[in-house]
Amino acid sequence: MAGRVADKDPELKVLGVWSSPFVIRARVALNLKGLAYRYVEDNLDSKSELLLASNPVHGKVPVLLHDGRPVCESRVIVEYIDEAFPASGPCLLPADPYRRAVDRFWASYVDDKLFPTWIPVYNGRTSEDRVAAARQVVAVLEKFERAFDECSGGKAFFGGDAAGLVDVVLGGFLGWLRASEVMCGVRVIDPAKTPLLAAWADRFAALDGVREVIPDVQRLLEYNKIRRARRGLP
Ligand SMILES: N[C@@H](CCC(=O)N[C@@H](CS)C(=O)NCC(=O)O)C(=O)O
Repeated sequence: MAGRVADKDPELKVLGVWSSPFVIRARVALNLKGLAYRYVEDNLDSKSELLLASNPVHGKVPVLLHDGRPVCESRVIVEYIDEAFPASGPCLLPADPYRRAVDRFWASYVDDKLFPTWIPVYNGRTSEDRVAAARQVVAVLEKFERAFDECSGGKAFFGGDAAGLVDVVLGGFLGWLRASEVMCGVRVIDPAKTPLLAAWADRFAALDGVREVIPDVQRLLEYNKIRRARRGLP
């Protein structure tokens, strides 16, 4: 990460783009912790100087600026927010080291498995490729169905009574998972196959602080059409 970036603005600032599931994680974490921040929409076709200076390694959003100091990578940001503001809102990570390890395992499984499995839904060349990918996404979500059972202990969220790391990390994708159903005609979050996860998705998406930042499905569909057209994809 870069050093201090000139920034006289509020204590907490998020550089993002509205459609990014990774950015949504950072925003949801801040919202759930009840922390005020300024959200700055960047442009990935013409990245701001601030973004490039703040994340010179990857040049990606989200970046959290805390008193001008950048924190990069969404899962790092979520954990940072929890550690830097222990007195604000609920804890996103459990106190017990074993439970933390389990939560981190599932959070990294979202990025290591769910995201790459989903990508061809977004940018697959043919509709057959996209449908096949959507079916594989369902299979990955079946793993999260079992994870929910393990992590939630029969409560409302992966984090138990309140949303935690896995809720935030997986929940950042809810907009795109819902849009995928329209994009491919495949029921991705299928109450018949993953009933616990389907109920969780509705519950999580309805939370204050989450509802406001999960993008509208129609807007995501339009965005996907535009990005595909730019790449010459049907
Ligand atoms: N591993 C990163 C992924 C972030 C990411 O891929 N962000 C995308 C937007 S969804 C981005 O900034 N892309 C710009 C680029 O690749 O140049 C994280 O968790 O923050």
